[in-house]
Amino acid sequence: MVDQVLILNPQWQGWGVSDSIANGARELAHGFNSTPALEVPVPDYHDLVTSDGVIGLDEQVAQIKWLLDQLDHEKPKALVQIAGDCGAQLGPVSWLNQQHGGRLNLIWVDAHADLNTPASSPSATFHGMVLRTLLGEGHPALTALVPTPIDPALVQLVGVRSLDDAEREYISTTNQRTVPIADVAASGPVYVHIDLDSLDPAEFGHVPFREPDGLLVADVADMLHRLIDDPKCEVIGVGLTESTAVERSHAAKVDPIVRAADRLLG
Ligand SMILES: [Mn+2]
Repeated sequence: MVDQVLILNPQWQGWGVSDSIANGARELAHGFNSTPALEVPVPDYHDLVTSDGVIGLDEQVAQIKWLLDQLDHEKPKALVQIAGDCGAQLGPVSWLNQQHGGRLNLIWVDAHADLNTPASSPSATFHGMVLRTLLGEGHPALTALVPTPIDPALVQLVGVRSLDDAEREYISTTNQRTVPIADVAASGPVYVHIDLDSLDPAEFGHVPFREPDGLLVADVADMLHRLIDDPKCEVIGVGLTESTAVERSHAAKVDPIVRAADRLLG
């Protein structure tokens, strides 16, 4: 049993195009005060097999299971995961939500909603399906890793501005909440997912998909500090994803966010 754990999860198969995000995750890790205590074993770039509309399905299922086993063993009270693609969030978010009896608030800070299914996804990449899977819908091999789906009423979408038609329809028919970053608030346990493509490309453009009109680094860092300082909620997880910055000077642009996340690690 540990109190907090820093996880390095260089998963790239959920994007599948290259492993530049694996190297970006490794560089982001250098911004933390401690070295990762857990590193998910992830192979170098290679061609991926597509199964049932999901590129690299079997490899991702295996990696997520590996991490879930580690979390079951370590039982951290809080964690920070530095990851390659957003699909890597499945394990920590699912595990923490189960630990907290389905009461986990999920703040999804991302230019994208990641609400596709294998049937609706234009790209067949899992990183665009992970939030929908956490809500209990998706490939059965992946929803099987989410025994307690996230309560949709506890999801807040922040910085989302690039949606596929099927995602837009899902958001409107299920009343998913999109929240201005200054208004994010929660009570109870909280996980904050931060895809760095939520940021404006003028602030940080080292991501696979640059989307204009994004968030400011300072505003994302302020939101994290505010939640961590709020006695009504308990931030028990933060995930950072999708950086392709392999030079320290580039990765350092998000240091204010890294420093805020580092507070979880004591
Ligand atoms: Mn994204």
